[in-house]
Amino acid sequence: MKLSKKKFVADFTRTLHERFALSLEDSSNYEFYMSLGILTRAYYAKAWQKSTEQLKRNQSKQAYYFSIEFLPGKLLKSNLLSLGIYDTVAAGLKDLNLDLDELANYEPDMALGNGGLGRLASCFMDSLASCGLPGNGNGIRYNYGLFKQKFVDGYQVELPDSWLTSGNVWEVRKENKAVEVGFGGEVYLVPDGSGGLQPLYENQEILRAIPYDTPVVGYQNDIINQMRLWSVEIPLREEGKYLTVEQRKAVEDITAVLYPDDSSEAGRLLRLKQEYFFVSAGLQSIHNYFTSLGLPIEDFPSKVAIHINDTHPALCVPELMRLLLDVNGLTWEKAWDLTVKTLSYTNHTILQEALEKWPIFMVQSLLPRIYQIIQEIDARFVAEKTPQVGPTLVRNTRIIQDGVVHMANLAIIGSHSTNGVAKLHSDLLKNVVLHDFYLLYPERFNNKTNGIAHRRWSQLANPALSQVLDETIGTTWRKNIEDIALLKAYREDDEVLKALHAAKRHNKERLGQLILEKTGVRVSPDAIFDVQIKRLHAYKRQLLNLLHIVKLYLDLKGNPQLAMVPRVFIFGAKAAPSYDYAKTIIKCINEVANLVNHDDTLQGKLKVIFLENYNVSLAEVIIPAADVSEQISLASKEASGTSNMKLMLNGALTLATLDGANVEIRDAVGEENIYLFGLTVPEVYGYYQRGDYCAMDYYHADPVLQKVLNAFVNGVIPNIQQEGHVIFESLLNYNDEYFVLRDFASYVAAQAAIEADYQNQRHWTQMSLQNIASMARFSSDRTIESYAADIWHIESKQ
Ligand code: 26V
Repeated sequence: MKLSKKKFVADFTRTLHERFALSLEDSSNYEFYMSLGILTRAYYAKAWQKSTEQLKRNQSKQAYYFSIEFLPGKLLKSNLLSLGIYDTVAAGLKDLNLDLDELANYEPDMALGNGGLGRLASCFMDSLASCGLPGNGNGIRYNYGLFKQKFVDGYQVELPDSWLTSGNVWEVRKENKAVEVGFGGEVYLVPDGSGGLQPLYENQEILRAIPYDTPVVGYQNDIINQMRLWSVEIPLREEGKYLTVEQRKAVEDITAVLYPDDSSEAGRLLRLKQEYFFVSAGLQSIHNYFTSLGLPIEDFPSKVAIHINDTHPALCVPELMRLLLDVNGLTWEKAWDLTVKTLSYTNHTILQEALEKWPIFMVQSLLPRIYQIIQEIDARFVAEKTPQVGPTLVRNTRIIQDGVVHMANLAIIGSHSTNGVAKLHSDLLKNVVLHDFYLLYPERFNNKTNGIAHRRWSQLANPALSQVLDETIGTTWRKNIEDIALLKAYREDDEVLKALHAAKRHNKERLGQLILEKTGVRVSPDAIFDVQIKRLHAYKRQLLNLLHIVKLYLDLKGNPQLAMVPRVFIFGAKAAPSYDYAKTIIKCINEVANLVNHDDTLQGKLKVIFLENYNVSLAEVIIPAADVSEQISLASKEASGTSNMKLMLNGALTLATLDGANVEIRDAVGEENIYLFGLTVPEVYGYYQRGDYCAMDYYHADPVLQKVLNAFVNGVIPNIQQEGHVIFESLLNYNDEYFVLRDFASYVAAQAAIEADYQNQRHWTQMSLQNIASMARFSSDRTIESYAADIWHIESKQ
């Protein structure tokens, strides 16, 4: 949109006055932030209305991305950037002595997700709108997002994230789009008067689902999509009745917190309620919209594509069947055909413990009609497939097995597409994890390598690098990310290399400042900034990183004069509240940090910084400052990873196992611009098959490793009496599930190569340049365009 600085200043002053009855002089940053938000909303209101009307008029096919997590972070700056008024607004504010960055910080992070899964959903929202594709989000409006993490004595403590306290300027409550969602009771099938059966419900609890829509502003294209998040309420007709505090709370709990504690039965039941709640509300709202178009129901799949993001929305399968059977009165065969054509599914993990299964009694008592439908789907699957492929394959793939409902099986059987999120992961799905399904439905399996919304991770997060790019290759990369490859031509250009180096240094100073404020530790921008930021999980092997740090510490203690390029190891990670082992690792990292950061004999060569409360906003400061990107999961365990992509775009060199999308990063940048180490997938599976991994052998054979592990139990690392033993035992007595000891030597060698190479700054920056220039294929625009073309069959409006 067009906006002059003068008009902006006038609009802004007026908004402040109208909204808060305040003058510029009397306002605080909070009012400035709110006014800016309100004004931004006004700037996109017309485009939002137009986008919605156009879709309806053209009856365009739309995609709906059902996800139990979304992790957008802050929206103010990204909305301004997308509207094309970022610079004007920043300049206008400056004239008023205000700073956009400072105001933007008043917005709480929208943290309705745990990690990669939710952040990917938000990158996809951005790309759908920016590519002009009609795609919507559908999820839950949690009153409390992911917990706020604090460290107390090095331990993780979880505090509630009450992000809605000061209001949310972006969302719009759509009272007239509310729907009802039913739970529990009994269901009977009774004659419908025309030869069929219809369900009769008794004692069902009916709740009201209210949608809140948040606009998703496309990048400078006047297209606005929306993310619809559902909130639970007591139905109006119940409001008059007396409900106890407990009864009210039981209702409100459904959309209260992200990921309720699953260590108790009550917590798990709540999670199942959440899943059905947003699935049913979302599907009813789509069904209502479709009905308003006045088309025959057979057209449903040519107007609607619904995506099941991981298994949490897998109840889409029986719920869509329910609507088509019970509301539209279709035959089973017809309803099934439309359901499979409408739905598609993405798998995001191969870890068995993360594949959802629900006990029959829970599904049956909470969702009796849905359970009837699941039973029928299962029975028909068995009857149809057994003669074709035999009983063994059917037993391994059916939905109901041994008293539990397998949600992944439901999603695969009830949809027309199943994809993995990186080439390696999709191959593992086909050949190992979901091999039996691949035999049944080979044509359904495909790969969609993840991507990132590069606008947020470059233009917004890294203005210094963006400026170097503008000055070197022009500004077209901002609109067409393929153009970033133009940078490759400057590999030998010393001016450009110097500018890239200076931008990195600037970002390291910015992060250094933040580290000083948050931890009181001073770090040098001359040091290698070595970054591992992701959820804390044993398979991601933050522990391997820590063992190497302890090795460096012991090396320096053994020889204080040891020549070593100073290193700052930076961690950001939250552990699931009930995941004790992950919390143990957090405690150990914090204690090692405490030890090395205050030891003057190390002469500042080694620092360990664990930043509290890692979230999207923190990532935006850490990633541009990284020299080394730690992607060190055990090969085969990380489905894709996406921080690996964000870090390469920002010029960090990847230190990686050949896991997830790291393989494709290697292909993109070339072997000589990445540091690889560790077991490969075939080697890991070789160990599994032979069953001959013996962690103890590595301990006995390697004196360095011995010293490092002993440090966890002999007091060298203080304050981890208990935790140190837990780690020690997990590696030796429980045989090191994730092959940390097996990969240790090779990891240490790769780290040594990094240290050697870093000393040649020109060469290092050349490698960094190659990484930046090779990132286009990891844009989520590319990912989303192939979802649109291959799976959803939706078209761009541009
Ligand atoms: C969840 C859980 C929960 C219970 C304990 C163990 C466990 C392990 C893993 C998970 C992950 C659930 C799904 C998920 O977040 N997957 C991530 O999706 C990203 C986007 O596709 C991908 O980049 C990450 O590699 C993948 O871990």
